[in-house]
Parts: sequence; structure tokens; C-alpha cells
Amino acid sequence: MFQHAIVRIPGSNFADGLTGADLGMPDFATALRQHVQYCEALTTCGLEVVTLAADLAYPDSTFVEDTAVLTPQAAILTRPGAPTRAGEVAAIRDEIARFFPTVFEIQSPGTLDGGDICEAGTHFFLGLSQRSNEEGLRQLAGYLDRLGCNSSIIDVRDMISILHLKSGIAYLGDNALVLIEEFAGHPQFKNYRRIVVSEEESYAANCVRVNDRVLIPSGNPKLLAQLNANGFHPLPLDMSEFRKMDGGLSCLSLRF
Ligand code: CIR
Repeated sequence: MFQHAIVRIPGSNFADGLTGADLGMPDFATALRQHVQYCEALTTCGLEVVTLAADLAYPDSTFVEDTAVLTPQAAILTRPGAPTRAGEVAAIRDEIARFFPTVFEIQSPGTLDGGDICEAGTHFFLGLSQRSNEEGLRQLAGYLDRLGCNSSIIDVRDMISILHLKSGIAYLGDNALVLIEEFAGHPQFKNYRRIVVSEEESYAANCVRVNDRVLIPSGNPKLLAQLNANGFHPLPLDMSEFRKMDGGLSCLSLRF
């Protein structure tokens, strides 16, 4: 069960962040409204939400998930692969330290974005991507090993359809994985209960189990039905403005 979430309000320069999506400029007022609804959903799921002020130094800083990997025993601060995002970690360090007595940190030349790390119980899938390099994953695997967790690497560097590993996979607990079609036959996922997202709904593969609910982007009726059929309780949220900035639903919060 999660008890807390850390989020950061989008800044007025949110549209200056990085994106490869061809969906137009995000509307700031709508993004703010969607962010409020996202926070309300976390509260509905029973979490105490810690809301950090907007940080105009970093237009992508609302995507807090990329700055840390959290386990029940320790936090690992990342070292984001995009140079414009590097300073986001220093800006959140104190907040993480308030909750986690043990904090590790990825060191140069390692790079790591939290969006590449998928926790599945005591096993972690580590995405080797354009943002997270082999050295970053090696360091993280070492920390996870010390914490009694094991890990394996999934290479997504050539997959142009996703930015991070978790753009294409979500672990829902109960041995269930939500997967984009490209991952459906992946040998590392074969022992899981697989919920495969149709191609037109692939953005929704980035969904998040939060206690009794599964937060999913709205407008994805097939996945909604699949989750209901599998005994989950989906809670749809409008993510349109974050999607324009390549942001998935999970990346708007750190949950613990
Ligand atoms: C970026 O390109 O870094 C941001 N515009 C989006 C980051 C999304 N993060 C995530 O999915 N974990």
C-alpha cells in the first residue's frame, strides 16, 4: 500500500520542455486543471499528497518520477539523461530525504530516468534507453541488490514508439503487466498475466496501480474494459496536455 505521493505543479513555461510528440502546444490552464484532478485522484486512493511549487528553472520538472527510484527501504536519486533536466534532482533531494533515511544517488557517467524503471514486486525491470545508459543501470542494479531486490535489463533504445520503458509497460500487482503490443511476446514477461493494450490505445500502457485503483488516461475504452474484466478498478484521468509533452500518467508523481 502507498501512503504518500510527491508531485510538482507545472510551471507557466511547461510548454518549453522536451517533446517529440506532434500533438501541438499544451494549454497551460488546462494542464493545471488536469494536474489538480490528478492530485485529487491520488487523494481518493488514500494518499497524502505533498505538492511542490512550480520550478520555472526546469520546464519538465512536473514529471517528478524521473528524479528518483523509490523502494520501501531506500530512495535512489537519479541522474536524468537529458541535460536540461539534470538540475531537477537537486531541487527534489531535500523532499526525498525528509521521508527516506537512506538515499543513494546515481553518479556520473551514469544516467538514469525514473521512467525507465518498472518495479514488479521484488524484481525491477530496467529500461536501457536514450535517457538511461548502461552505467546508470549498473549502478542502480547494485543498489537494488543491496536492498534485496533483483533486476533485469530491457533494451528499448531502438523502439521509437516509446521514450521510457514505462511508456510501454506497467506492473499492476497480482502478477499482472499491462503491455504495448511490441512487448506482448517478450520472453522476460512470459510468466506474467499479460494485459496487452491495442495499438491505438498504446499511450494508456503507462497506467499506475495506486492501492485499490488503477489510474489510466481517459479515452481508452478497450483498456478500461480489459482492466475491469481482470478484476481491477480503473480511474480514468484526462492527460491530454501532459501527453503533448511526452508525459505519461506515472511520471507526474513519486509514490511510496
Ligand atoms: C521529457 O522529455 O523528459 C519530458 N518532456 C517528459 C518526461 C516523461 N517522463 C516519464 O514518462 N517518466
